[in-house]
Amino acid sequence: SMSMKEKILSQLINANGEPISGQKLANELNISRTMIWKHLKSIEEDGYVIEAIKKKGYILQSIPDIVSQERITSYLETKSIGRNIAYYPVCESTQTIASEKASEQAPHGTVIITEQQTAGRGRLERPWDSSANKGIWMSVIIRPEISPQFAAQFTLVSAVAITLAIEDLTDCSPAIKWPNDLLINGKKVTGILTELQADMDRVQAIIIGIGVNVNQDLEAFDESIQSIATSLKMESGQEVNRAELVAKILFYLEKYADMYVENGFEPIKLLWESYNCTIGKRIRANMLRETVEGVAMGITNDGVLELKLDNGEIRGIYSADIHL
Ligand code: BT5
Repeated sequence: SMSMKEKILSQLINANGEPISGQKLANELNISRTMIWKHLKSIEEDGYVIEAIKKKGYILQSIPDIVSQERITSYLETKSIGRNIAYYPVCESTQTIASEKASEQAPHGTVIITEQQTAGRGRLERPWDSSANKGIWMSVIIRPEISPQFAAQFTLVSAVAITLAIEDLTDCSPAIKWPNDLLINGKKVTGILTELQADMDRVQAIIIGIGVNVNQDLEAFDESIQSIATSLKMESGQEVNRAELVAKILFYLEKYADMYVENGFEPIKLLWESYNCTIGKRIRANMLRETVEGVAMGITNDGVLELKLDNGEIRGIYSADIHL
């Protein structure tokens, strides 16, 4: 059910540019005018512009480009993923909040999303640049009934879902770089961080961290990554509605996560291959303990990258940083 603030906001939106008086809001919602005023202040803090006209009331002048629960829900077409959203104007890392919520039994499909992270992270605790109001920084908790060995595949499933969503809503066509990057013109536009909570033979929760650079200009990125990072706006010249893109990502994520649980990786693998920019290339794979070089031959139905080394040996790579 809607909070008081949401009720006030929806009245303002439904008024379609006509003023609504504070007294009318107070009467209809059965709270004091002081409380109405406090909620209006809080709505303004979320980036809505409200004009107060003497003796007439309040008019909603503009809606912010925010990724609030209300805005995402207005675009959402899923059954379960994204039906429970926790929105934070700012936080350290959605991934950390999601881990805690997953341990506390947050339901399948819960999404943690923020405008800005102060300690966003990539794999191996590397920092993830998450500037304010310009990107999609979210973590999705899913609880598929699968054994833990299949969890890493959700990185590839998510990569496909995000690619399709970006293609639907922009002129950009990203390439998937195994295992967890999306690139446009060779620069990183998206990173995925998949984490697992599991028993020996059963997944409790998979937490899919998704970072998409959407409306940044180059200067928004830390100098250290300006030569390797890009955003959808930088590539297409157009601002993208982030809430709509979030809803689209969740739509494809639900579709392909369900498909994966029912039919395995094979049907999704074809789609993954059609978007990938790794297979067939000579690459260097940096792993925790060693670095190997060779030609990427393909991925297996388990999502393992098969690398043909110079001595002819085929090596299965489970996780690595790939240099093309
Ligand atoms: C990743 O790690 O690519 C996974 C990133 C996941 C971020 C999401 S945001 C929501 C959720 N909450 C979190 O705290 N994290 C997740 P990795 O493959 O390790 O790549 C990290 C490297 O990418 C860094 O070392 C930089 O070189 C580069 N990088 C950092 N920020 C970037 C950005 N905004 N865009 C492009 N590249 C970036």
